[in-house]
Amino acid sequence: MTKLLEGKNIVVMGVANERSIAWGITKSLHNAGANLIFTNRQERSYKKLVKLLDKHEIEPKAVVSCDVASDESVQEAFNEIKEKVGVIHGLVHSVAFAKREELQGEYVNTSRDGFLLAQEISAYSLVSVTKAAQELMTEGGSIVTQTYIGAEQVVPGYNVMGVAKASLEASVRYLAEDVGKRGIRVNAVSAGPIRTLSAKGVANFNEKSHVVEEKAPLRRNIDQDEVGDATLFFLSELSRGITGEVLHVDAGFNIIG
Ligand code: NDP
Ligand code: N5H
Repeated sequence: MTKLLEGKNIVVMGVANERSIAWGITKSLHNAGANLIFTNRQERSYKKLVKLLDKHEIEPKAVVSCDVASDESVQEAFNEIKEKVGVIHGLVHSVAFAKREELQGEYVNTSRDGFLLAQEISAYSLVSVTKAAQELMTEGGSIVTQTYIGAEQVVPGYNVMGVAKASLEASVRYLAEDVGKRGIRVNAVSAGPIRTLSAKGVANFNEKSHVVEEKAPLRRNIDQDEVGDATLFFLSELSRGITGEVLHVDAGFNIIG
C-alpha cells in the first residue's frame, strides 16, 4: 500500500528540540513517506534539529533559516525552498512567541509592544508564510497551524497569547477562503497542554495540565505524537473536503463545561 504522503514535499516550521510539537509532527510525516523541508530561527534550534534528524535517520530535502519577524527572511526562505525543491504540497506552521512577563497576571496590563509582538509572531506569520508558500503550491496543498483553547475561552495567564490565537484562528478562515480557489486548504489543530520549551518557565502550566487529567473525557493529557497524527490527517487526502477548520486534539477537554 502506498503511504499517505509518499512523494509529497512538506515544509515544517518550528522544531526547537525533541519536545517540540513540530518534532511530533515530523515523525508522523516521515512515517507517512513525506519529503521534509525545515525552517528555524535560532542557531541552537538548527543544531538540535540536525542531531535529531541524524538520530532518527531522516534525510531532509533542505533546512533553511527563517525569522517570521522579517518579510525579507520569509521571502528568502521560500526562494531557497523553491530553488532546492520546486513544488511543495504542505506547510506546517508551529511558531508562536509572547514576552514571558505578559503570560501572567492580568490581561489588562498587556503593553502595546507586547500585544503587537505576540500578534506579529503568532498570527501575522501565518499570513506571510501562506502568501509565500502558495506560490510553490502549484499542484494544490494543505497548510496546518497550531492553536490553543485560550483563543475561544479565557484561560487565566494565557492573556495576550489567547488574543493572538483568536486572531490566528480567524486568519485560518480568511486564508482558507482566499487560497481555496487554488486547491489549497488551511486548517488548525487545537492541542491540549504539552510540556515543551515554550511552555517551560511560564506560570500556570502544571495547573492547566492537572485540570485536563481530572476533567477531560479521556482523563489524561495528550502528546506530541497525537498532534502529529492529526496534522498528518490535515496534510493528507483523507481530509480533502475540510478547510478553515479548528480540530481539538485535547482528550475531549473542550466539550466539558
Ligand atoms: P517550542 O518551543 O518547541 O516551539 C516554538 C517554536 O517557535 C520554536 O521552534 C521557535 O523557533 C519558533 N519561533 C518563535 N519565534 C520565531 C520567529 N520569530 N521566527 C521563526 N520561528 C520562531 O514550543 P511548542 O512546540 O509548544 O509550540 C509550537 C506551537 O504549538 C505554538 O504555536 C504554540 O502556541 C502551539 N501550542 C502549544 C501548546 C503546548 O501546550 N505546548 C498547546 C497548544 C498550542 P526557535 O527555537 O528557532 O526560536
Ligand atoms: C495557560 C497556559 C500557560 C501560560 C501561558 C503560556 C503560553 C505560551 C506560549 C508562548 C509561545 C510562550 C513563549 O513565547 C515563551 C517565551 O516568552 C520564552 N521562551 C523562549 O524564548 C523559548 C526559548 C523559545 C523556543 O520559545 C519560543 N516560543 O520561541 C498555556 C499552556 C497550558 C499551553 C501552552 C504552552 C500553549 C501554547 O500556545 O504554547
